[in-house]
Amino acid sequence: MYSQALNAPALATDDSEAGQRFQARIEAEERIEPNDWMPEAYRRTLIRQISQHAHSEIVGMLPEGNWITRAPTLRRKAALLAKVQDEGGHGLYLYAAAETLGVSREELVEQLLTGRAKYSSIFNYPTLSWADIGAIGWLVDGAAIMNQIPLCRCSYGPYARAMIRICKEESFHQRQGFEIMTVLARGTDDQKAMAQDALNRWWWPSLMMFGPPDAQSQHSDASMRWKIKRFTNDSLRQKFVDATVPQGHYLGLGFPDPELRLNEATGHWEFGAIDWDEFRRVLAGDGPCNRERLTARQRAHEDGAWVREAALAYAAKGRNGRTRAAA
Ligand code: BYC
Repeated sequence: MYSQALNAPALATDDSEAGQRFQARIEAEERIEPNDWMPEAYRRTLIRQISQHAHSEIVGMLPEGNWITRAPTLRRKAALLAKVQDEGGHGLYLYAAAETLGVSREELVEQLLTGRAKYSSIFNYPTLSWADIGAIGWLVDGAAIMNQIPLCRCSYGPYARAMIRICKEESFHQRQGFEIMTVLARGTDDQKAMAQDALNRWWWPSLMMFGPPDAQSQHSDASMRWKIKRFTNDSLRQKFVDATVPQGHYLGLGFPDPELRLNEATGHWEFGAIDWDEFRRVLAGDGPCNRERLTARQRAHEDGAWVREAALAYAAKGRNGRTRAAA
């Protein structure tokens, strides 16, 4: 069965002289670049996070790709096609950023295809109606932006730089989703019901995107000390809820949480308990679409074998040609 094993948390303290110099650079907000000395645990943490992020972008193309042929208008089809294409691009920038840490793309792809690597839990849920495309853009990309804007200031240069472009594109994605939701929420009763149903199904999984509660987040302490992460999982989740609830109310939609209420004293929206058993089940490979997603990626990899072979043969031919010309 496809199950995602937990990686051991990294030790963030390295008392060696090099380790102390490294930490001082982090404290001084200097960017770490590929050829700089870095603790092995920092390198491994980055490979883990960046590759999981890349896999999420690639697997994230599947639920939306499912609706490209069924988009309701040509304009919607063109926008969705562009969005899914952007996600493929994000995956590629992120694999390239991970490669600067000394791991090969083949190795990372193999980890995904064999189920040894994680990707975001959110992409193991199905897209049942067109409104789901609106809800994904609004909520999933909205959550992604909240989580990823701070990554533009991540201490590792190649990751931080990749995130700048990714965040710009995510912002377009979020707006196209919110616009779809706006049109549906102002449409016929059936369309409004579709929008509400999509919000009901995507709300809780979107909150899970931020990861386990801080008390159970095994990597947060090390990642915060290294300034890979700038905010904890719970603080980003709260920021997202505070930003998103008023948007839902503006659309005239309700949230599937009877405990949701504004705390006037703190200014924060308080929300009910998240079903962490469901989160753990999805991570263990037992979400609604885990098997389908992995099978689709494995098939795409097999179907693409001839393209990789042709590209390698072409590159080798170019190299041979250049060698002959130089002789
Ligand atoms: N799903 O110690 P923690 C997108 C894992 S793409 C699955 O808090 P960390 C988009 C975590 O990996 C969205 N696994 O970890 C694309 C760890 O397991 P391992 C993806 C999760 O790393 C297309 C364990 O649980 N975004 O936006 O400090 C279309 C303990 O967690 C999840 C990114 O990848 C989850 N939700 O914090 C539309 C952003 N949460 O590795 C949109 C970059 C946790 O020990 N990543 N786990 O086996 C991050 O910011 C951080 O890695 C996380 C987790 C906040 C996700």
